[in-house]
Amino acid sequence: MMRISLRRVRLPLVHEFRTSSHAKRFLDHILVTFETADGAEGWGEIASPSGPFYAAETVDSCWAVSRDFLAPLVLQTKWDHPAELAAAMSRVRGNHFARAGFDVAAWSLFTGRSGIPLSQALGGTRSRAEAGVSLGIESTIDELLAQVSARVAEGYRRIKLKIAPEWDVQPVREVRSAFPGVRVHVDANGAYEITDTPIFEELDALGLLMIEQPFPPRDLLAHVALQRRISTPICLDESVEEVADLATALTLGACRILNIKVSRMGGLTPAVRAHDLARSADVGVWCGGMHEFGIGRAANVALSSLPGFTLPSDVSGSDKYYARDVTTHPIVCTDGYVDVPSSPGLGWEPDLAFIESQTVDRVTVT
Ligand code: OSB
Ligand code: MG
Repeated sequence: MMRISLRRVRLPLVHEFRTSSHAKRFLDHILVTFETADGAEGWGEIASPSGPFYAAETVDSCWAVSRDFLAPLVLQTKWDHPAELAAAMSRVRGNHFARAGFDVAAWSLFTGRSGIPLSQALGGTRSRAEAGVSLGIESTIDELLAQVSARVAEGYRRIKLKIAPEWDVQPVREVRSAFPGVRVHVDANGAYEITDTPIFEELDALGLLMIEQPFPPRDLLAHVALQRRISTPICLDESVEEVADLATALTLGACRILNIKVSRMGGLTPAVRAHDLARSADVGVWCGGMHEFGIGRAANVALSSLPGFTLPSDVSGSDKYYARDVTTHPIVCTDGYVDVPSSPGLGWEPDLAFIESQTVDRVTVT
């Protein structure tokens, strides 16, 4: 490999997104480009939130770790298959978002050069991914109902509602009664404690598809205790950063569903391993998102084509987030599905001119 470029790219969100911990109006993600001496390119995306509220990383921490450790390490490593590069990068502890950008760039380069679609290289079997949508906390229940109504009309096949203390049973109950036929699940982003169990017993009666990450990431035992009390499946997100975390969670009985995020797990290589392990344990998986721009989202779509992805993924169309995306064609959701590309590589091309116009910082490592 000849050089690695990092670009910090800023896109405004079409609709403010609020979770139990923070609100955002624009996102800075880092695009990673691998360029070879013969002119081939691979693209990846580091989709870390700007602050350390979802996970420990920030955009600035990803920038420093990428520039000072990951890029030099990748430039020194000889690899043919992306799994070999992932093994070399596992010397770096944590820093999953940063590693994910490099891992996806490796898969993009590898599949583009080999002339095979990314989904096929990963073992994908579906030609389209079932799309769900994730809705943030709104100021009023009426605004939330308007959002749900718009997304259901667009065809999304599952609605996820962010919940937080003071915004849980009431809004969820209203959505359930206004849209009885719609599959709904909730995501707490770890905002509750085991003493809040009565709230989850109320939610348990509302026929939800799952309850995602009720308790803080490291508190697996609280999830075990809650799963024994309620029949709604518990889904883990933040708790599972490593494949080994999943093995622990499965042994303990801490979840019945897993949200696999390429970003949170450090790339497609570990994400596929998590899929394989969950599948062998009969735990359903779906692909979560971090509001990825088109590059990261392309990786999510390819991953969602694997056979264990039996639940709708957060692979919404570009238009749900951005007026204009970083790829030459937006990712579109039609009747609740996103087509899995059959062209080589990621399947979407980066829009270089637009990316340049949105770039707020850059560095090249050789
Ligand atoms: O927990 O799934 C989450 C976004 C930022 C931080 C955490 C989460 C999310 C989402 C985004 O739900 C879903 C998407 O990208 O469509
Ligand atoms: Mg989540």
